[in-house]
Amino acid sequence: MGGFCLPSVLLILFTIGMSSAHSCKPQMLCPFGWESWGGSCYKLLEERMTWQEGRLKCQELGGEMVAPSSLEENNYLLSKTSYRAWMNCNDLENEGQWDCTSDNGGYRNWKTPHEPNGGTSENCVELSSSLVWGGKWNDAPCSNEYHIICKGKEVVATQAKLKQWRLLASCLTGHTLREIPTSNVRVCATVCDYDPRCRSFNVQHFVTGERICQINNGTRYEADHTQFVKSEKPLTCIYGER
Ligand code: MMA
Ligand code: CA
Repeated sequence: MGGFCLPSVLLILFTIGMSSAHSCKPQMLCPFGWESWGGSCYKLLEERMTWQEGRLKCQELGGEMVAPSSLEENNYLLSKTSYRAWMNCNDLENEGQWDCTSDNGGYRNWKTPHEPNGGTSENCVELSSSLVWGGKWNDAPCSNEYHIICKGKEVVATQAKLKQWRLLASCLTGHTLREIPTSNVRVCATVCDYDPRCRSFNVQHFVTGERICQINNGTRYEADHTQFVKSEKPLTCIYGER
């Protein structure tokens, strides 16, 4: 794993000067279209489907239908849908014995005292954020069509090759698609590589030492010239384009 251990002494010195701690950790990212939370990646599918269809679809996408392992994760899932979503738990094999994903760790969040109550006609578990259900679990017929949330692992970002980028001491304003905290330019270039919408990026340095990476949906050539702002001394902005 290459991560962000930089190859030459010069670059190491440069990086120590510029940032610090993160220079040797592999940079982990969620694939485009997946949201990062708690070290994993999550994706709400657009269509509603049955429990079995959802489980299959998540596997096709390289993940698993989610079964939360904590109240925090349960509540994070609620932020992804205001409808009802299938959880990766069922008692299809042994009635009353709920089997969830291995990473669920035995966490349960039933709407007590009534659920689960469906016997052999309700063998799959839903999470509902409605007022009635309050983000708790219910057993329901697996053929119902609900939202599906897939969970996947973060992937090791392949290092962006900075040689492919022209770096300028400026910032492109008014074209930001999203912002992420970052440690350095290479990380920002990598994030740009992973987002098909990204055409250029800015790394902004604040006096507090904080840096943010801005992913832009255009380059300085499409921008109004007033939107391409030269950095003042000391350097506060680095712009990158391919
Ligand atoms: C519905 C269905 C069940 C649930 C009950 C609770 C009528 O059935 O969602 O799974 O247990 O409501 O009243
Ligand atoms: Ca039920």
